[in-house]
Amino acid sequence: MRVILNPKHADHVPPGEWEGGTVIPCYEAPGRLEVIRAALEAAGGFAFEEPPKPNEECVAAVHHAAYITYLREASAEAKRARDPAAKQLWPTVFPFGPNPRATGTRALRGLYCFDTYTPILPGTFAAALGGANAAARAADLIAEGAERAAYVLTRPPGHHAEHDRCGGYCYFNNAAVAAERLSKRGPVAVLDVDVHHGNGTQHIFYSRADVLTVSVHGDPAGLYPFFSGFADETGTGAGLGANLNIPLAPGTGANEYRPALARAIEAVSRFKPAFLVFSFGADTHEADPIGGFKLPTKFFAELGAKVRELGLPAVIVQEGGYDLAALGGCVAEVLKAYSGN
Ligand code: Q9C
Ligand code: ZN
Repeated sequence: MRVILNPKHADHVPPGEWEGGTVIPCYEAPGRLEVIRAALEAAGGFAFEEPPKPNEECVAAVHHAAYITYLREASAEAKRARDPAAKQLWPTVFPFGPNPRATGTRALRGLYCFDTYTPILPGTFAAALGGANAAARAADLIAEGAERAAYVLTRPPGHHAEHDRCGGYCYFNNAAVAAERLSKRGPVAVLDVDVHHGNGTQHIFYSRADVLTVSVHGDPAGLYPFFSGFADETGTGAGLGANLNIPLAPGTGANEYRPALARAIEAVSRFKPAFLVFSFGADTHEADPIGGFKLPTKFFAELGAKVRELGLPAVIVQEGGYDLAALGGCVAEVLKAYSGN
């Protein structure tokens, strides 16, 4: 299987995340990508390549132009700063309402971000764009029929990033970039199995009839992102009925996960898509420090095999997964099963 690797991922190294009055260590770190890469190299059968040179066109297709400009300029501002504290841009004020009058940097930080886990750093724009470009490249390989499946190995992740807001460690929505590109050639289903609801992907396609979004995740009543991912969110306008959320209880293990996955796969299959975007997060693993689910590593082979049964050409995009000891194995199991070995 071809692996499209984000060459700029290590430009973005979060110093921590702001939680309850202090900065705590951030699990979304460059080591995540390194352990996945090592596991795939050890497994064999994977060919690594980088996307062509940076291009913003693919993100402009799914994100607000002013948001893209903000991320580019805020990263540049952080890069220019001399004071170490000014090299991390954190939101402090969140403008609300139908017409928020946000113009200055302070207000924009909160206008274009919905939480305090997602700082903008000197290399954030380049790293996020590298991931989006990797997703676009993978989508093009699938759209042209050059491959039946391609894996996007990237961080920061993408599925929490909305049309005009970053959040949940995500800046550009890589899965949405791939889905948008594929949707030019036929209907697309996005299946998101990260333990957190893929609110950004849902948000971007919420009124679209030609892109089905399905997410299986921890009940947002008790798990991040808290404000999105409930079962009654089913789409709007032309997209009504083209969004499915399957929230599951904390502590979900393989026995509870299996029927939910079957329901998600059945919904994808009924939609009769031409392409699949598989947003894969390994933070459902029993050892994950922030997920709260109890899936063992061997379940990930079953997961890959079930998704493979759909028989769809697929872009597989890396989302979360934070236990460095388990992460590589989970990805290798899913991808090996998806390729049929
Ligand atoms: N102290 C993804 O998995 N922080 N994002 C949770 C933990 C936010 C997760 C609080 C979690 C975001 C892509
Ligand atoms: Zn997650």
